[in-house]
Amino acid sequence: MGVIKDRFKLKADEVANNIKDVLKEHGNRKIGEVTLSQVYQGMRGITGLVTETSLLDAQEGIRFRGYTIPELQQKLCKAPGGSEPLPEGLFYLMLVGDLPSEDDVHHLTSVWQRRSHVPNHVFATIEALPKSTHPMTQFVVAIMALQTESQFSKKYSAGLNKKDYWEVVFDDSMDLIARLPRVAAYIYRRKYKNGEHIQPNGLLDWAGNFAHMMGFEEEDFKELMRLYMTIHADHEGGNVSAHTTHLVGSALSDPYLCFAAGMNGLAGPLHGLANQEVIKWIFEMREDLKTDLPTKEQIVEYVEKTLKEGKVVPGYGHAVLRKTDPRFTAQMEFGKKHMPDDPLVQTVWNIYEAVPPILQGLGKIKNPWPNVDAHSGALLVHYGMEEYEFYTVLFGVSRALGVLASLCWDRALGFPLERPKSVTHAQVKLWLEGKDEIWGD
Ligand code: NMX
Ligand code: MLT
Repeated sequence: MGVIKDRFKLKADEVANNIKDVLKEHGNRKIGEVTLSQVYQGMRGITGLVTETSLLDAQEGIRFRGYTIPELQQKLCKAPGGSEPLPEGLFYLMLVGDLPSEDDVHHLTSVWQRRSHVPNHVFATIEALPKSTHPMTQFVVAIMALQTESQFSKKYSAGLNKKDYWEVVFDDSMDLIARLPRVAAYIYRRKYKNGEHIQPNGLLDWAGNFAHMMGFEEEDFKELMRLYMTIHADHEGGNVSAHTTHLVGSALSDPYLCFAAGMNGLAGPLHGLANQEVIKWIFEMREDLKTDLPTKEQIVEYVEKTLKEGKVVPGYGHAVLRKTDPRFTAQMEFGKKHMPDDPLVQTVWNIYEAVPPILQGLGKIKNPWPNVDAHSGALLVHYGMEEYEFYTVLFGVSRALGVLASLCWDRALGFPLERPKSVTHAQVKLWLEGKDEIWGD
């Protein structure tokens, strides 16, 4: 691990020095104004975070260190005979800032294999939960049980110099990423496959081995996992799971605590849980209409019914994006290549034609286009993974790559405790009446 750690530190020191210079010269420059609506409505459009790993453009979608998803699919190293990127490569790119060589990617695969041991008490903790417990709850509980392994927590208690925080956060992050597929696969096999667990295969890459431990040996499913783990990894810093991980990290909570917190956010239906909601909604539509391939007219009617019931159409809309999510498109391309005739996948494509004009017609939705969650479930079902309550755990394993790479940057850049100002509505009214000042120090 030494080489990658050294390269990371070199890069981070360079950026940290540059930040010092920039703040010295430009620290008082204004970067925008904040309106009352923004304060009341989810802080949309307020720039308040620095996140190195990726950047979102509302029209174009995500770029990881400047690279779009199609560029990553072209440039990142693949598994032998495969055509999807290995997520190890994306992690290296997010962490170090440069494209990795094949050796770098293989090095990360073997480091994560070596660090993947999960202590027995973690499995015992999972076993203590009723089997009916939602997989995301089991996942978070398991991450918390793993926290006994945190080096940061131990070294901090023993007395750790501030300048060394980054290094132990780095080590914890690597250990945690290495262990997550085993934990997630254990939850899957426990809940859905009679507890018949599958041992890791030390010859496989991180995502390939994850597929194997869940019980999916088809090479195409392993390719899907490599793509899935790559495209769900990061979405700049303001999304709920990334922001939560970062916020909790600012209190110097160790990476296990931070990541578990982030996963609690991912488990919400407006965020990562939307992937289960999409497939559940499509299954219900098929049952309601008594067909596996509803027509566009039938889909339109069903969408209108959903909206009338005061529900959201899952998988559509986004807080920042204003076009079709390129992560949706990447999955659509995968579907066209591997399963163009699958009726469920075709239904996802028919929904893509039917939904945007309806949402647009409502006049209040800022983005009528599909997000990443609109497509993922149908691809999984094609390979036999129908247990949709598990889907957000897959999202979570992938999200670890981005939020933990970011956490390493947070500590290496010495970011302080995060503590924005809040106000009461009564205070806002006094301010509007000119009777009080609410902003400022
Ligand atoms: N179906 C129905 N109504 C919607 C939808 C949708 N898909 N998207 C937005 N709206 C409504 C929204 O509820 C709000 O209504 P109201 O004013 O009555 O409260 C109005 O449109 C304006 O919302 P926006 O400003 O366009 O969206 P916002 O930034 O508040 O929310 C989402 C973004 C993603 C939470 C929202 O689009 C949504 O609920 N989508 C469905 C859930 C989903 O797919 N989430 C996954 C996001 C990706 N991820 O993985 O995290
Ligand atoms: C994500 O991947 O985190 C989602 O698209 C939500 C977001 O970016 O806010």
